[in-house]
Amino acid sequence: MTIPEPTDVHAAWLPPEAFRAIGSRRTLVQAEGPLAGTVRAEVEQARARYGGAAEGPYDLVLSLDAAEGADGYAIARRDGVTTVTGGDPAGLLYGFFHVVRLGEAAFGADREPEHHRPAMRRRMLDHWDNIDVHPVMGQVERGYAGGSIFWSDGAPRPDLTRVGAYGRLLAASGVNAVAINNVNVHATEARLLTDRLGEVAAIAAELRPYGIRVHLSVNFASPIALGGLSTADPLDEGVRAWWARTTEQVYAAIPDFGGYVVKADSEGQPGPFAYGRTHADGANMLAEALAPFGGVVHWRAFVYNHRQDWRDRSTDRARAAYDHFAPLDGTFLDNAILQVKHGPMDFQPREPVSPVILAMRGTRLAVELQVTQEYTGQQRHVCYLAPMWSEILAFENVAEAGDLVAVSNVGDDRYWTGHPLAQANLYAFGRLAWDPGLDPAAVLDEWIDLTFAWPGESLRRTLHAMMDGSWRTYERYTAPLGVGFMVRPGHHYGPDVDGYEYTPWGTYHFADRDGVGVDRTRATGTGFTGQYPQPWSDVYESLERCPDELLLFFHHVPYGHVLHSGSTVIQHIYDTHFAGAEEAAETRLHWEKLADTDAVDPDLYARVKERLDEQVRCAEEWRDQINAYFFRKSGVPDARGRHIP
Ligand code: GCW
Repeated sequence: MTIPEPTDVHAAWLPPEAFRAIGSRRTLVQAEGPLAGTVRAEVEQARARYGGAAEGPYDLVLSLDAAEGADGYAIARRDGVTTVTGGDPAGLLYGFFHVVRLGEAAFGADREPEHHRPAMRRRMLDHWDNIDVHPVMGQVERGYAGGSIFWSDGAPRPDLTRVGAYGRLLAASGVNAVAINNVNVHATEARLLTDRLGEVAAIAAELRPYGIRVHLSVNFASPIALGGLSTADPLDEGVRAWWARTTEQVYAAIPDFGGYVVKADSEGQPGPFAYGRTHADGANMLAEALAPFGGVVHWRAFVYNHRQDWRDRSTDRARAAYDHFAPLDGTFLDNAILQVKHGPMDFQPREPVSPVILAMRGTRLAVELQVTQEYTGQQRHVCYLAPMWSEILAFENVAEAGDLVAVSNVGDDRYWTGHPLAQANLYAFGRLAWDPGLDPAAVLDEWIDLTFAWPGESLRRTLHAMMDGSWRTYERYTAPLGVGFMVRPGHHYGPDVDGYEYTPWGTYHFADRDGVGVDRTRATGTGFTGQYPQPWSDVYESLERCPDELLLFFHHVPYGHVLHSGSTVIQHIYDTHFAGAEEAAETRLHWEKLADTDAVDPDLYARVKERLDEQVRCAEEWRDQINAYFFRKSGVPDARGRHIP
C-alpha cells in the first residue's frame, strides 16, 4: 500500500517530521492483515525517509494481544525497547499513532505499561457534503473550507488520494467512522443508496486502510423516490422489503459499510409522521434492515417546528426533541442509535446540555457536536472548541453515550479547514471522543507538537495565548448570557440582533425596554426546565441558582438584574463586549509577533493573519451592534462611560 500524501495539501498534524523518531529507528511489526499492513507501510515509509534499519535489535515492537480489547492497546518501554500491543489490528494502528504523538519521548526513559481504550465505541464525523452544488447551501452545507473532498459540481472527484490522506489524519486522532453526505438528502444525493453506490464504495476503499467505516445519509422517502413505491410508511410490508433488499445490495458492494444516518421530519425532510407513525417505527424499520449485516442507523433527534408563529409564546423549540423522543425511550432496537445535538437548540456557543441525553437511559445515544464553525465564527475566527466540548462531556452521563459524532469542518481547501488553526478542532474532536477526560490545553499541545514538529516554547506560548481562551472570547463578543442566535439569518455570520426575532424558526430573545431572555421556567414560562432531572430541574428554574452564562437561556430578567458576578445584566453586556473585542485584537497582536520570524511557514502565517483581520473587524461589529442595541432598548448608560455608537 502507498501512504496517501498529496503534495498540494497542507500536511496538518502528520507532516513527515512527525515520523522522524520512528523512521530513524528499528521497528518490528508482528501482525498480519490489512490494518497491520497499513502500520507496516507507515513504518517502511518513515524508515525510507529517516534511515532506520529493518533488522533488529529493535527499538520498537508492535504486536497483538486480544487482552487489550477492541481498538485498545498497551504501550510500555523496558530495556531500550518500546512495545505496543494492540488488542486488535485497529488497536495496533492507534498504538502506532500514539508512538507518533510521543515522538522522541517514546524512546526515552522506561515506561510502565499504560493501557488505552476508547471511551466511545464510535467516533464519527458527519459530512454535510452535497454532490450537486445546492443553490443556497453550496457544495458543502455550512462548509467554510471550500468544496467537498468527495464531490465536485455533480460528479465524484476522479482522484481520491486526498480522501485517503483524510482517513490517515482521522485515524491518528482516533476517529473510526465517517458519514459522507449531507443529512439533508436531496434528489441526486439520495441515489448514493442505489445507482450511485459505486461512489460510496470508492470512498470506502480509500478510508478502509485507516480503519474508518463509511456511513450514508439516506432519505426516508427513498422507497418512493428511488423504488417507485407509492408509500414510505415504515410499517408497510412492501416498504420494509424494499429497505431490506436495498441494504443487502449496499453490503454486497461494501461489506464493512457502517450504516445509515437519518434526518426525518425535520426542516422539510420526509419522515414517519406523514404516515401517522412514530420515530421509533421509522428508526426500527431501518435498524431491522441493517441488523443482519451488523450495521446501525443513526436517527437524529433534531425534530422541531420550523414554521412557528413568533407571536405564540407557548411553543418552545428547546422543548421539541424531548417532547418527541422521551416518550419513546426503551422502544428503539439495539442497533438504532438516537443522535442528539449536545444542546436543545442548535450548536450555539453556549447552551445547556440537552435534557434528551439525560432522559433516555434505555436508548443507545450518539451525542452530536459541530466542528464546522457555523455559529462559532465560520473558520474566520479563532475559536478552539475543545474547552466547550470538554465541559459538555463532563456533564452528568454525557460521556457514557456510546457514540460521539461531529459535523466535519473539512473541505478541499489547501489547509483542510480554511483557518489553519481550525485544524486543532478536528484533531481535538477525535482525541476527546477517545478520552473525554483529556485536558483541552494538553490536547492542543499534542496538536502543536505534531503540526509544528515539536516547536520551541515561544510558538507554543503564542498558540496557547491565542487559542486556549478563544471560545470564551467569542462568547463575550457575541450573544450574551446563553441567549443565543442574534446572527444574520440564512448564512449565520456576524451580528443581527433582531434578525430571527420575528421569524418562524423559534429562536427568540424577547428583548424589550425592560429586559431580555427567554422564560423557560415551569412557574411562569414554557416549562422547559421541567425536562431536566434533579438537581438541574431546580437549578435552572431558580433565578438565584441558575449559572450566569445560561441565565438568559432560562430566564427573562430586567436589565438591572444582578448576576453572581456582582454586575448587572446590562453592565455585563457592555463589559463583555468591550473585553471580547479587545481580546480579539490581542489575539492578532500575538500572531503578528511571528511576522518575519521563521516560526511558521509564510503562507500559513499570511492565511491566519488575513483571517485575524476579519475576526477583529467582525468582533468590533458585534461589540457595537450589541452594545448599541441594548443601550437604545434600555437607556442605561455604560457605568464606565465608554463610547457606544
Ligand atoms: O444547524 C442547522 C443548520 C442546517 C443543518 C441543520 C441540521 C444540515 O443551519 O444547515 O442542516 O442544523 O443539523 O440538520
